[in-house]
Order: sequence, then C-alpha cells, then structure tokens
Amino acid sequence: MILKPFNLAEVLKNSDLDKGLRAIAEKVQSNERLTDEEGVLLFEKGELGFVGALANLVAERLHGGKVYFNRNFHIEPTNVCVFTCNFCSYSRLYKHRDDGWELGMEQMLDIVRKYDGQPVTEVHIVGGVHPKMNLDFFCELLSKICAHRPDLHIKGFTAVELDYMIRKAKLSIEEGMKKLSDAGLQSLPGGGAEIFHPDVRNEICADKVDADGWLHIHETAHNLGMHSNATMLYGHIENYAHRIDHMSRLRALQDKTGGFNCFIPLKFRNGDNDMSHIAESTIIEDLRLYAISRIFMDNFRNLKAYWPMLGRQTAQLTLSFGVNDLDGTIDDTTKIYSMAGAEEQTPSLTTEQLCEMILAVGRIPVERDTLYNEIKVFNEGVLL
Ligand code: V47
Ligand code: SF4
Repeated sequence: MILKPFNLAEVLKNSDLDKGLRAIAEKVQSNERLTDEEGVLLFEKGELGFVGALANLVAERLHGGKVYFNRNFHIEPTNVCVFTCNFCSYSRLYKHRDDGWELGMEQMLDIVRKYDGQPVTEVHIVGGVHPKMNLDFFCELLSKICAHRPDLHIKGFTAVELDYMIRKAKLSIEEGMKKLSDAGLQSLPGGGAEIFHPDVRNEICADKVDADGWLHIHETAHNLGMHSNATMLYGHIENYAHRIDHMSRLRALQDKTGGFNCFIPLKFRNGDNDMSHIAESTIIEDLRLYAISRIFMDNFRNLKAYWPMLGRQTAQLTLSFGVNDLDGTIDDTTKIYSMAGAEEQTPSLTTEQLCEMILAVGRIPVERDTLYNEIKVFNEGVLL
C-alpha cells in the first residue's frame, strides 16, 4: 500500500476542528450539496487529511472500491493553432507551421488502422485550431473512421475547436453539432474549459470561446444525446473562488442535462510557455484539489486523474483522495503535456500496468467503455 485513505471517524475526533468544517462534514455524511461558500471554505481551511477522508467517503459511496480505465488511443491532427493561450506549450501559429505538424486524412486513418485487431474501445481526437482544417474535413475523417472501425467510440474536439470550425462553416452551433453527430462523433472531451471566470480567462486565453460559449456547446451536445467531459485548468493565477465558480457552473449544467461523464482537473504545467514564471502547484495542493472536487461536484459520478499530465505516481496517490478513473492506456501519441514539461515523455501504459497501479492501493481495477459501462472487472491475480 502506498497510502491508505484517511479515516473520517478518526479525523472527526479532533476537538479543535473548525466549526464550519464540522458542519460541512455533517452535510457530506448525509449526502447534502455544499454551497459555493462552503466550497471556498474547504479550500481555505480543509487540511489534506480532512478533505481526503470526506472525498474517500463520497467515492466509496458511489463506486465501492472500483477504479476505472479504458483502452484508448489519441489522434492529434495538428498543433497549428489560431489562438494564443498563454499556458500552451504545444501550439504553433500558422505562420510558424513549419515547426509544427499537420496530419493529412490518410495519416490519421493510418493511426486508426494501426489498432486493427486490438481491443481498443475509444479514439480521442484533440488538437490545435488549424485555420484550414474545416468542418467538412473533420466530418469526412469521422465517417471514414466509422466505416473502418464501427465499434470504436469517437470522442473528439474540444469546444474551442468546435466553436471555430462551426462558426467558420457559417452554421449555428446546433446545426454544426448535428452534422458532426451524423458523421459519427459520439462524445466530446472536456478541454478548453480552463477557468471560466472572465477575470482569469481574459488573462490566460482571451481570444478563444468564452464560458457561455463553452457551456452552450456542451449543452447542445447533451441535447443531441451525446455525452461529454469537463476539465478545469488549475494551479496558475486563479484563486479559490474562481475554482468554485468554475465547478459551480458545471454543476448547474449537469443538473439541467445530466450529460457529463466525468470531471477532470488538469494541473497547469509550466514548461516552455508564456506562464513559465508561475510555480507549479505542490502535490499536497493537487491532492486537496482532487478531494475538494470530489466533495463539491456531487452530480458528477466520475472524477478522473489524467496520468500523462499528473505523472503516474501522483495519479496513483489521487486514488486515495476521491478519484475513481485513470483515463486509459493512451499509447504514445499525445504531446500536449510532454511539451509542457510533464514527466511522461511518451505516455503509454499497458492494461497490466494500470491494473497494478490500482491494485497497489487496494482498489479494484475495472475496464470501462467511454460511457462507463463495465467491460471487465479484474480480480486480484487476474491481470491481462
Ligand atoms: O484545454 C494545455 C490543457 C487541455 C497545458 O476529456 C494544459 O477525457 C496543463 O482536452 N498545462 C486539452 N494543461 C486536453 C483535453 C483532455 C485531456 C485529458 C482528458 C480529456 C478527456 C481531455 O489541455 C486544454 C488545456 O486545459 N493544457 N496546456 C499546460 N501547460
Ligand atoms: Fe490552441 Fe488549445 Fe493551445 Fe489554446 S490550448 S493555443 S486553443 S492548442
């Protein structure tokens, strides 16, 4: 065992515990929703052991000891991007496209073909916003992937990519999303959310889709029967109230549509970007954030730690702080985090390695599909 979850009964024995925190613990025990003010209080005063014990209670109530992963691979069509997010280490402007990459249709289909005969269940497509890769190009890609591999779930395009390609095609968001859905798009990844609050958004990514635009695209997808994920880029210039504001807006949309599969906090990595002067958050702050997310986001069933960005050891630690999902095998194509200084230079884990990471902290590994249907429960000793 690397770290046993904190025990709530022990934590509550502390007679010095802040009154507000004790009231929060009572609410969480009786499954009541926290207010925004209570969320901020958790960030201000909740020590790691306290928030960890509560998050663990919530995670075990929802999932027993199960931790999910899937077998997926990524396609990153390009890192050429019309936007200039200050935290991004990955993108290149169109005028500097010779330093970047632009995959053609056949190159992307070759990536899909590489997995022929392998039991992958999902392809995750995400990249920069290329001014020449338009809606029709991506609809053709989706149809061709579907024709080649109809069993593969296609999760693709952040709301930022979608907003740009649909506006450029002069369609409404509803029309554009319908077109993509008809071509084979089944889910949206959670990227592009960053921090919704305009005081932060205008400082770190002023020129891309705003909070309302991001939320509208996800709501439209949900209304079309698609599911999606939601992210939050944390650990830079945002304060606790900005984090809670972000989570609160997501929680409100989830109340309305129920279409989010999971919440994914993304730790800001400071390698080689315009925010490199900002120190990265500590592991204790990372774990506190995961735990508080688990406690606050009461209508999100799943909380994901994205190991290529966090590093596999910290990701493993989050399993004792409310996390119940480790994303997937990923394979070696994703560059977003390695270019920002993450430890994983060519992220790839076998199913066996993922199972070992989960079993080592006393949890039960479960392979899932994109929609969290269980594919296989791995009992101890039965690894694949
Ligand atoms: O929106 C960019 C983030 C996101 C940095 O839905 C950075 O399953 C940290 O969408 N430090 C894109 N983060 C990635 C994404 C994603 C990733 C994992 C799982 C899923 C899912 C979606 O990457 C961007 C931005 O928030 N990002 N640069 C950086 N320096
Ligand atoms: Fe472009 Fe995405 Fe990087 Fe922003 S984060 S510059 S939208 S690739």
